[in-house]
Amino acid sequence: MLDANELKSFNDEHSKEHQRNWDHLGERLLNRGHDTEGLIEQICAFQVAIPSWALGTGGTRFGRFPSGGEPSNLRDKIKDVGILHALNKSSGAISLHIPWDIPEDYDSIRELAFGLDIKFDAVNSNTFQDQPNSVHSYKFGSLSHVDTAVRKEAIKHNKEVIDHGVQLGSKALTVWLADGSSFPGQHNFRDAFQRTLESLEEIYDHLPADWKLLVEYKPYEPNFYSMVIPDWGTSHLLASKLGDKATSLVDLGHHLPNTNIEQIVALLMHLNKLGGFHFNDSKYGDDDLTVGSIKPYQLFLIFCELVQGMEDTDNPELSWMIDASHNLKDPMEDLLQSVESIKIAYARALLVDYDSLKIAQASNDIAQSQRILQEAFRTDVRPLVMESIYRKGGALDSLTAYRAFDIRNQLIAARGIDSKSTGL
Ligand code: AFD
Ligand code: MN
Ligand code: MN
Repeated sequence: MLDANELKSFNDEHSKEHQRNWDHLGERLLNRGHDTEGLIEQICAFQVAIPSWALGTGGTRFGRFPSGGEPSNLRDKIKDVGILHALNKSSGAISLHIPWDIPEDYDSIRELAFGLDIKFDAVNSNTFQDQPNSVHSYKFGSLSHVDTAVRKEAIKHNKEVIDHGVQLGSKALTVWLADGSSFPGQHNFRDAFQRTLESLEEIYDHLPADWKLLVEYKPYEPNFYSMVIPDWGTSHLLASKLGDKATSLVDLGHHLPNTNIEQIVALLMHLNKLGGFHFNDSKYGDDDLTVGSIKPYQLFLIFCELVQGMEDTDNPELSWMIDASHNLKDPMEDLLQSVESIKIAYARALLVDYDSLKIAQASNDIAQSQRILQEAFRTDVRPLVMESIYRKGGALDSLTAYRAFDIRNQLIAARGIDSKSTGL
């Protein structure tokens, strides 16, 4: 779907303008003392995994309006990520959700992915839905359920997810629990927590030596009174009790409004306990909107903490992933925009003069501290990000290229207008 010659002529058409922009920015950055080649290398290396469930149109509980040509099986999902990655050279990983993405044949799935330069990121378990032939129901919880048999079923599922991941070369299991209560009195908080910990211990014991367990948290939804893992404190508590392989996962949409997420990121990294990241954006809750579309300054501040934490803590390597749901836009376009926003925020955070910031902080020079951050944030780094993608062979402006190559219509022609993705 993406012919190399076509991509080349697309880039040729756009290269003059890009070169002008990049010359201008490159010179400014050099004058400010930045190592532009080093920056390009860091930005090139930054890869963000695409979740298999974000390739189809998402829905709200009121309806779903698919855009056609959605990937209805794992092979097609990998191919879609291949298209994104060919365009932006930044999406070289896919995150699978089991049982939606159980591979029929590991070898051929691995071969397909590696041929497209795609790795397998964290695998995700699903104990928030009942599957067609399941004996037990997760209606009242999974790892925290009052009934041992249900907990056993959920534990077994998580172990199976790990086994699938091992076959594909994944290195992490992400657990997000829908468990909780919707009415006061429904749950005994302490017992629910204890049962969850014990269930997670069994799953933890099944992890291969080089694997991580990522514990995600969320304050509400689908339960509206209490969630068993509502916040980073609970996630961190569980991860600490479980052991070194367990860490917390921050999903940007899983906080109550106005939470200072950058501070959470800083502290988790300080404790070497931040394991992964789910990017999206939101105005009110778990809105799952395009990254950077609502609160780009917050995203930048989060990246400032990430960049500093990666530099001066022993926090383990992070799993970067987008976790979004695209109800209105073409999911592929949305993902291209999300990845671009992430790279822009990262590039801006790399421009911050952290040494000067520390000096300003030490003398309580607040105005100067703010100026240092905003100097970086207000720099238009798009030519820098584009240059890094261009050098790796990607498209100069991935969204324009996606439209120029008419990829959605090609997908519709190949798969049909009614082809629906599995997932939410
Ligand atoms: C949830 C969480 C979690 C989960 C996903 C399911 O963000 O990452 O795996 O949606 O699709 O809201
Ligand atoms: Mn998530
Ligand atoms: Mn979510």
